[in-house]
Amino acid sequence: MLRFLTAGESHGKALVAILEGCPAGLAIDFDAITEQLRRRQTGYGRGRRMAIESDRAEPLSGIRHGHTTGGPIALMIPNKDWENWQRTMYVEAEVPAGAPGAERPSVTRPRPGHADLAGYVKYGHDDMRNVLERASARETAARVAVGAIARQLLGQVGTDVVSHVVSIGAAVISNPLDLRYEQVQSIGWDAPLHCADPEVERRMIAEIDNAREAGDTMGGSFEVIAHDVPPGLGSYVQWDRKLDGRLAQALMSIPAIKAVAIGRGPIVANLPGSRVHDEILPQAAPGRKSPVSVRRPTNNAGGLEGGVTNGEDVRITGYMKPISTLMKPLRSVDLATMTESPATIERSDVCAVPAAAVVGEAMVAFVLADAAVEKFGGDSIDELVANWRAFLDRTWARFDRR
Ligand code: EPS
Repeated sequence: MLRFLTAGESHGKALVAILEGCPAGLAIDFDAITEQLRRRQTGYGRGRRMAIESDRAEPLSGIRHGHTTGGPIALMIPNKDWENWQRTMYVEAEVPAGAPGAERPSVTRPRPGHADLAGYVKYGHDDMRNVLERASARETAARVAVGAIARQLLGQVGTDVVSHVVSIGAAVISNPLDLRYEQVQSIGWDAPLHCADPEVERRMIAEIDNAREAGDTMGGSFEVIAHDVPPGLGSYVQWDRKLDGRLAQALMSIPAIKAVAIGRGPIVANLPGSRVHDEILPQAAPGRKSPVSVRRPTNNAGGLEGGVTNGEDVRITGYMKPISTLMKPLRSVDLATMTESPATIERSDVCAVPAAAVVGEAMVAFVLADAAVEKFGGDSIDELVANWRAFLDRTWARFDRR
């Protein structure tokens, strides 16, 4: 079983992640982790914080001579902005002598849509900074570092994970399922919103610009595609083993994600079965990488049937609400005085959908890597890969009856 925890506040000293259960002997590409962190920081619509940070994960344990040991992998991502926040975020009882940064007042005016009010009630904090610092999406940097390792594990069984931005506000790619993995994979990393259609991307940029000018924010949606996923991951035999449920939970846990769709998503509720289910046809000639030697003309199921991967691409969409920090704030209540007052303004982003897509990739990679470890087992990566190959060979042989 793979599992991970994160720790850290948005303006604390650092973010930390501990990943446990990674098989021994996996070669770790550190530059690839940095590259994923860099991708999370980009995208049109981000705020000034991203100009301060240049995220890097420092490995603290579980890796020796470039390979995993099988022990817990601890990663630390220092917050460069800590320099400017020490007088507000110090951990000691009293402000340490010479601590740099400004001393900021307590946060008492909750932002509608943020965790501020719920956290105030739940944990009994008067200063909602204690809530927002941990509820902040800054935490997703730690997830991306973990996901970058999960991705490297998945690479050992031939799986790749990519994503693209499907919509920002009213600017939408009309039929995202028509886009093949190869098209999404070839979107330039310099595309401002990582959208597959430059014309739609231009309209997305206009949506963000309009929101910024109005002191407002904008949400959207992104699709994650996992390609060459081993068939047989997850199981239909028990509710908590269904991979669609596990993926949905993982994506839904990303801050601001309010809905998740698999394959064609909610539209299937409006269509007859004949237009939803992906027919199963004989394959003219074997030769695909997948050992499931049949042809599926469509993939409305998003690669999952019965909560099990079926050899098609796994396709899952996350829907993100607009960021809850508005420069033209919504009405709120100052909880220190119980008077009506505009919500707090914190430095923030106008739109972070492209970043959420990268986080979505990381979460999907983590869940698939966990399911691969579960299916193929092994305490070392060699054992896992040998078991995967044996399963592929056995499956191939069962389809090879022509
Ligand atoms: C950040 C995500 C957002 C940013 C944050 C960095 O977090 P939140 O969910 O709290 O809005 O606003 O940056 C700041 C808090 C800041 O000081 O600008 C991220 O993804 O790293």
